Amino acid sequence: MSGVDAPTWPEEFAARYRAAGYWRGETFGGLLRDRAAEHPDRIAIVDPGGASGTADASGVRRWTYGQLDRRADRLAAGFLARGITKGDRVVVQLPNIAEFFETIFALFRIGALPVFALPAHRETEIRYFCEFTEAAAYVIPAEHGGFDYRDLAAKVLAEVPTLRHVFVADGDPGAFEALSDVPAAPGPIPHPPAPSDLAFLQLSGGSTGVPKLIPRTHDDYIYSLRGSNELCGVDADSVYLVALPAAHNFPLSSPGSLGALHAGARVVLCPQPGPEVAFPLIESEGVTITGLVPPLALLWTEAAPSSAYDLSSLDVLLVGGAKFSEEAARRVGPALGCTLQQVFGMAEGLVNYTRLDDPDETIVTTQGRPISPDDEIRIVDDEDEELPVGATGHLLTRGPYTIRGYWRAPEHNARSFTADGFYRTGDVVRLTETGHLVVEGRAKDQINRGGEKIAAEEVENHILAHPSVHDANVVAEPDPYLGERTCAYVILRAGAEPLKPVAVKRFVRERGLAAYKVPDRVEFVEAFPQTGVGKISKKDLRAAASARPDSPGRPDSPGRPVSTSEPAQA
Ligand code: OOB
Repeated sequence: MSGVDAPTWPEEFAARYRAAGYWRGETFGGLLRDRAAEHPDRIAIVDPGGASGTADASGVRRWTYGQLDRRADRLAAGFLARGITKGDRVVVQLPNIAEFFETIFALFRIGALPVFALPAHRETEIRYFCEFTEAAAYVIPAEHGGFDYRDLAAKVLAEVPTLRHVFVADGDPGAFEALSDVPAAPGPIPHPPAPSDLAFLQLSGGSTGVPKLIPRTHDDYIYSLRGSNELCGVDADSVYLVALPAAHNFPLSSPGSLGALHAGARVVLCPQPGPEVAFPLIESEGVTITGLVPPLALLWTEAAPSSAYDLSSLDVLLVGGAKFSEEAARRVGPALGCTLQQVFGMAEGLVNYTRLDDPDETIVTTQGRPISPDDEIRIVDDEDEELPVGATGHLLTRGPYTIRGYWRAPEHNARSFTADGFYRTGDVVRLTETGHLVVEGRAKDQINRGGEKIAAEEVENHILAHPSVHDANVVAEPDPYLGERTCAYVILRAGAEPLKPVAVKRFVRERGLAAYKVPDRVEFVEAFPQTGVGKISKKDLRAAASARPDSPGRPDSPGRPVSTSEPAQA
């Protein structure tokens, strides 16, 4: 039951999953090759942003399956020519541009492992990903959203000894090498990956000081794509809009861009997820399906009735990443004229969907049921004792596309997995009589900020680094739009200079952290509430945050505090 870097499925399970036809021996490199052979001239990728290259007169780039396949081959040879080989880790931090797919398929082909960073990550996160994975290369855009990734890359390159290459996928490469300039003579791949090999490392939302890495194999992930396609009605005629950041597990695989490519469908990249950018693309490209986090689904639902754009091609809107309220869920169908599909998934594996033909009540009141008949679900109490159906408890799961352990994290694994291989999701759920799950809460120390996951401990550690801070606790407080936002309770050192909340926020930001992790609110206190045994009570801190008279989560509070001009990370 051991891989070198992470525990994997015991052989009896692997044999069962193969026999059941879940794991069919496909690889990502092979699936693109097959689709390209079947229909080389069908459009695979539409990139309306238009980096230089094969754009048509309107600036839209369209790559056929044949072109994507050849580009992936060329770049695979280029990576090999630069000494990147099977098993090497490559941190990929790209926005929603066509080169994202060229890059990851090239890496898949040679068996190098993309590490899926998000565009919002900054120096602290990227340095950690590069150091921890001993990455050989880092792939960036020159600039995106007003941020210069070349500056970030220069810093990280100077700090991480294993990092040998920075490749710039789009824009002026500056001191680095442009992906398109890497010389290459496509030829046979020396050691192509096997279907049971790792394909990439995804990031966990995390509840610990540093993010954990999630090792996914070709076999297991491709099964989740096929299963998702079937349940979401994705076939060769579908058009999937990537509205969320492309590297996140939800828009990547539920059924996402990779599900769409598996089906031979069309993937349309959306540079911004707001209605003003997405709606025109839905009309012009005939988008049939997309996925959103709840805050964006709310925005779309509000904007659609008065929109001049024709959204009638949209059949299915998937909403997940955070709890979608029943009230908001009821509004989706009437406003957008499509079927809502709730999705409750996790990068570690298990994905639940409401079915397209579920009764409306089920669709608006549950978060769906698992993809696979072999997804095992256990709902347990604090002592790991199984609870009766209908009771609310901790969700544990095991199955053909749920990992058996994080990458190079034996201590975490001992806590996050049971001895018999069930993943402790940290979610608190209940099972309905129809086998659907309802998410009731969370036991992990995490804030779910509109789908963006923030580990409280990670932010607390950064605040604690401030010389005037004695102690800090970060908790969720309700937000009418995001669902939750972050509040940091801070105790200052005796005799320290008084601080303003904004100084704490600036301090965290300047430590090079993704902007979504900077606390929304900072409150200074004299002491933290304690439990009966003298531990700090986060439960009481959360209750205090919710009960504030000016809490934005209160029904009488004024409007929405955030802008969605930047892509939200699910
Ligand atoms: C998705 O993946 P992650 O890895 O960013 O986050 C997983 C966690 C879950 O454990 C749960 O706490 C929360 O996000 N979550 C939901 C939810 N969907 C995810 N909580 C309540 N209701 C939902 N519908 O977020 C993800 C991965 C694949 C598909 C969709 C979402």
